[in-house]
Amino acid sequence: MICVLAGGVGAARFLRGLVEVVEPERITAIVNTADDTVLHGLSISPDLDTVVYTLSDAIDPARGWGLRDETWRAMEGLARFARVRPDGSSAGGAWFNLGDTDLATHFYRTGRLAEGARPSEVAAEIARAFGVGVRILPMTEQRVRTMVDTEVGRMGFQEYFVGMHHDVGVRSIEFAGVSGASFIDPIVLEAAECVVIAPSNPVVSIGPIRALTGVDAALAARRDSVVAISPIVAGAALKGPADRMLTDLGHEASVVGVARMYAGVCGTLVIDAQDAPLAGAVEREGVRCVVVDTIMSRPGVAAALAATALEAAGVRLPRGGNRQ
Ligand code: FO1
Repeated sequence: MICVLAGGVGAARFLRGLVEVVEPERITAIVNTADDTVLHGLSISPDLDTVVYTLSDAIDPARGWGLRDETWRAMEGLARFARVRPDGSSAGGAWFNLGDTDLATHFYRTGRLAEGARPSEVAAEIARAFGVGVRILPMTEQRVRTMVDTEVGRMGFQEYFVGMHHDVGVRSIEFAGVSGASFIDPIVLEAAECVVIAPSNPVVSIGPIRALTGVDAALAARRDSVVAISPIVAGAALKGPADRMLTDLGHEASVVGVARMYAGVCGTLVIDAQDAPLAGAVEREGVRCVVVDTIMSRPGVAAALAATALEAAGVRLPRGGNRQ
């Protein structure tokens, strides 16, 4: 079994490549749920949904989140209430865009959780409904929330990311509830042939998974078969605020900074060809460095990247991958 620690868009695109080189059933994705939010009473799990929608090819390719061919009638309908909403009420807010078909996923998740189903059961059901063969696990069954302390106040992750367009300085990050939460399945981290840390934000996507008790220790204990892929290319994040966030929080927004953050838990860092001159500096941080094309916008790149990551972690692949 191959274990992938995953955030949203970058991880989802990596997983789409991975299923081209190994059977989906051989993959377990452990997905960040600290970005989850509740809006309109609905439980929304953006990273889980991004992974499932991408693997089922239902994702909107331009946005990287939500469903393709989406309509927005429900959101448009909320406009009617903006005029009457009392001061101080957040009811019917339209700052977070929920497409009409995407809403069905949130209805289902919310309904099942209200019946007492575990988040992992619901995640598996949603993955099955979308025909996804990869085992998709939330990082924990408990509630953990990324809280962002910004220069304009403390807020939940989606309020920062979507509400503020991640355009405010970040002072600190807290994973509220993490000390009372348990990692979803410690056996996976022991039994996996290799663990891949997907090209996701090291602070707010991989950070919450690593903050769960035992995860860093389990990764460190098998460090040689843990490989990470840098989400930072040429000093910038391909998507989202990872570069600014790293700088704001005192890290270096470069592959060397990523290597420093991951050196204790991974034996190899995969970096993009644009960062090849920094390979030596990455290795001086104590991780082996592999240089390859990591920008997954062109066909074939994600599968080649996945094959490279697996080989770097010691997984032998038949020539041409396991799948035709
Ligand atoms: N991202 C946005 O930038 N704006 C949105 O309105 C938005 C809505 C949304 C709805 C459902 C969903 O699953 C994801 C959504 N995202 C939206 C993406 C998401 O908030 C972020 O990409 C992740 O949380 C960061 O990993």
